[in-house]
Amino acid sequence: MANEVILLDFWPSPFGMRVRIALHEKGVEFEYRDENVRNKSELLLKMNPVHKKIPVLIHNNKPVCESLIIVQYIDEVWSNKNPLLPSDPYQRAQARFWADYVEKKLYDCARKAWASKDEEQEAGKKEFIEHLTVLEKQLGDKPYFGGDSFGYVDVTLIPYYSWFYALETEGNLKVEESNPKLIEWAKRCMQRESVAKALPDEKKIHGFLLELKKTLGIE
Ligand code: GS8
Repeated sequence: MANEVILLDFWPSPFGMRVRIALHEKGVEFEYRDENVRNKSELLLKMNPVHKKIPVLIHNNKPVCESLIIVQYIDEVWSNKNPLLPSDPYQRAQARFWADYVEKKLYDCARKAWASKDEEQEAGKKEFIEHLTVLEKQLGDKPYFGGDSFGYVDVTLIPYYSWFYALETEGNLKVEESNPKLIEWAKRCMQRESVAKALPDEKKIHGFLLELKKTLGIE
């Protein structure tokens, strides 16, 4: 079967980055289409009529939505190279648990850390660091979350690293001071071609965030 793979994405999106990393890990060639999330294409609305959000992977004309579901799909379809989820059912469950933790915990407090002020901002920053600390403890002394090889939890979390500089600058915090081991892990991940290719430059993300703040009327 010929594989036609199209990714509807938006370059600063941590969710889109997960899918890019997974495709690069598997060596899948794909057509990248950057969406304007304020003026969505007909194709995006047709392919993700429920949430109307990127990322959407269109594989041989069939859409798959939601970044974590897409990453699992990619891992199952291109199973011959660089497995992302472990084969042992218990280890798989653990990987899914931690990816779910990242998914549920980080986004909202990160947003509070850059988009709000005063007490709310301080609470967002505190929460963000608390969650990173839980993750750092889970990583322990392992090179990657799943052990010796780069996997599902790494793919889920590493996109946030490209936002750290913007969050640190706008939120006046320093992740390296509270979570040095997590930064070591992030730098290790960045050495992988798949990650380096998928993550935008941190200064570019900061520029995007400044524009977004202007658009949202946040000083
Ligand atoms: C989140 C995707 C998302 O928020 C996933 O794929 O994991 N749970 C989903 N996408 C945003 C862009 S990134 O902030 C999006 O498409 N927003 C458009 C909108 O909300 O209308």
